[in-house]
Amino acid sequence: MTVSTFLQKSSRGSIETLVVDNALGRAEIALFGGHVIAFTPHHDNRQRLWLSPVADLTGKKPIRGGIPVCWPWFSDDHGRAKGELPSHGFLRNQVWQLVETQQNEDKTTVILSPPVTSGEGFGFKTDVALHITVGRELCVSLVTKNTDIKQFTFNAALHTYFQVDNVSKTELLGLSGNYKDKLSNWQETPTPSPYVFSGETDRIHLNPVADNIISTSGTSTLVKHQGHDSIVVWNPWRSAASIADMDAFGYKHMLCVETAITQGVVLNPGDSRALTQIIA
Ligand code: TA6
Repeated sequence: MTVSTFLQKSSRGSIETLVVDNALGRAEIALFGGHVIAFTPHHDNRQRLWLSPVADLTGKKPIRGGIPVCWPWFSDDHGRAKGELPSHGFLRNQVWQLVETQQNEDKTTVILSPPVTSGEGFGFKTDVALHITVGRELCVSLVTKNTDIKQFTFNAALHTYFQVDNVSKTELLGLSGNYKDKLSNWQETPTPSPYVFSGETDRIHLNPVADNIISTSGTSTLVKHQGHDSIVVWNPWRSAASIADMDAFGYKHMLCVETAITQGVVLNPGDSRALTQIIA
């Protein structure tokens, strides 16, 4: 079904999607999770996002790949025992609503919002919206507005899975300073240079630089970050074999570079915070 010339309704498995295709780029957005699953600018026709070939597309668990939206906590940092509340918050499991679309000469913007923004682990009133702009670049912006009478603290991430030909031949440019290593009990460790990959990697970089470049097989993907306090870099490597919705060698073709808030943003009543990732 056509919503506008540039926006069509489609589906993947049992999940409804919106396909944006305009003069400069094409993206596919799953309503389940408010989740961008594909982006290809027309000028080079190169897919920027990795979607697991065995992703669960039943709408029963979060989609493995694309740009998962983590909110209002990151990972298992919800103050309860691990597993008591869903990893990365409770927006990845909801069917988001289409709120608005905007079109100008070379950009299409789709605004989505989740139906439920408070629940176990986070009991505040808030408006959350995801603004997705598709053109030569993809811009994804998660806007949190405090509509409560109380202040609250939240974390969030745009947990993007980038497609790479071979992660062993990939270099990540632009990071410096220390990172916290989840694999070494959060020990602070200096960022390697060159930043290349040869094993499981799960790191929260504390120096929130504005840009990264993922350099792989003669291509460069520019990743811009705004409104963040950290950048997370993740590849499960061989432990992908124990992740149900990744095949054993899926790790070779993905690298997560995440625009994140992991140190807690305090939002006063009436205030908003945008967390933005731009992919070129
Ligand atoms: O962002 C890195 C991370 O928090 C890892 O620790 C890893 O568990 C990953 O996210 C995937 O989480 P998920 O809940 O999607 O399986």
